[in-house]
Amino acid sequence: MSLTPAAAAALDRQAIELPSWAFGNAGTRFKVFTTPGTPRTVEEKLADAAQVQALTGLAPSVALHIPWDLVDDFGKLAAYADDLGLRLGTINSNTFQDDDYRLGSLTHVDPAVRRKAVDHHFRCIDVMHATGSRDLKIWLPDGTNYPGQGDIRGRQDRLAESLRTIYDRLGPDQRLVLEYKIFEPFFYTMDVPDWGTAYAHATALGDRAVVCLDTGHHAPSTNVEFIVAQLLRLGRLGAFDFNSRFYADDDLIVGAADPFQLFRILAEVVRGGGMDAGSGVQFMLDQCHNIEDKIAGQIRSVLNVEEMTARALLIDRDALTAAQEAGDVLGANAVYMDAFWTDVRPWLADRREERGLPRDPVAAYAASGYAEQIAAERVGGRQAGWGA
Ligand code: PSV
Ligand code: MN
Ligand code: MN
Repeated sequence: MSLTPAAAAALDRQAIELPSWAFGNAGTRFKVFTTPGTPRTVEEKLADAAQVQALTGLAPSVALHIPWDLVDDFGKLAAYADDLGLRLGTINSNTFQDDDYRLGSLTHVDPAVRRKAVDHHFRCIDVMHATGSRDLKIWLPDGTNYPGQGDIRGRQDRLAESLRTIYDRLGPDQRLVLEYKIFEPFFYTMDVPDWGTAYAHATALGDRAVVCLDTGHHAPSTNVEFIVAQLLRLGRLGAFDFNSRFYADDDLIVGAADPFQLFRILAEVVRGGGMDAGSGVQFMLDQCHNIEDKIAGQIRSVLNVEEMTARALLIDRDALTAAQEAGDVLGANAVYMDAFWTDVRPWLADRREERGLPRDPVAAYAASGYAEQIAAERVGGRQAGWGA
């Protein structure tokens, strides 16, 4: 296998942010299976994330969720992360666990509730100043369950106003990253259900408002790579929340359900300049490990992203363009599929070895004794912040 020097440099730059909540216990509404050694504190979540980074070199930063990861001194937490070889990354707001938000947060008809939700985002921005984070990620859980329940148009207008207030509070180097989701927790309308709505709000706000594409947040059979291509073309693809799904927002390990879809997405990222230096596309995982080991699950996940990125970078662009322009349908498809079918795993293992990393990070983690150590040391680990 051979990557062009530019493609190899792109792979060298790859960084995948880990979500702090992936290290806590999670589950379904039916049952949460706890794992021995589950972190009890944010610091312990960071220590677990540091294992992923130490064994893969792919995950230098960790996203926080507020208030799940609330601490008294975020400057101190950033320094602690630094000691572990990590950075604190995206700050995710949370308006989905407060009784006041039953009928909406940033879209609520009551100005006092909207104010409370805006103030929560102001607090998140304060955290960003202390942690040095660039991105404020807003996944808006607002919506309605029944036709007629709310004024769809009015909710959009109130959302635009709330987002404007939050956006204007950001520092000059900070971004507002708006995440969309087709359904859940509401089942009739969501106020930011799709990329078009997120894009419309982002463009109305300004240059530092961009869209987050969570790979689990679309209707079945949606062509996600098309959305990737379009958002990159429009300069508004700010971030990915990677995970994989068989049915809805399953939050399973990225690349587990449909590795070919992950390849197709990453092929558009490469094509659209999303792997270029300074592209501004933040790769992040948004997953829950309900039954499998969490740290090993995160290691598997970043390796899956790296593997499909390497395959996407392998696409012979000149040959592909030539075939496309010649109208050679099967030829173009063959060039594309050749890259997908190339097994890059031995090459990536060699590359890791050259960098002093284990050839097989999952096996190295299992052999490290870390899982046994935290199981013995940590008693009473809590759920992934959901109970916080
Ligand atoms: C919502 O389903 C979501 O994808 C958002 O990114 C949240 O912040 C995250 O999950 C964690 O619940
Ligand atoms: Mn998400
Ligand atoms: Mn989700």
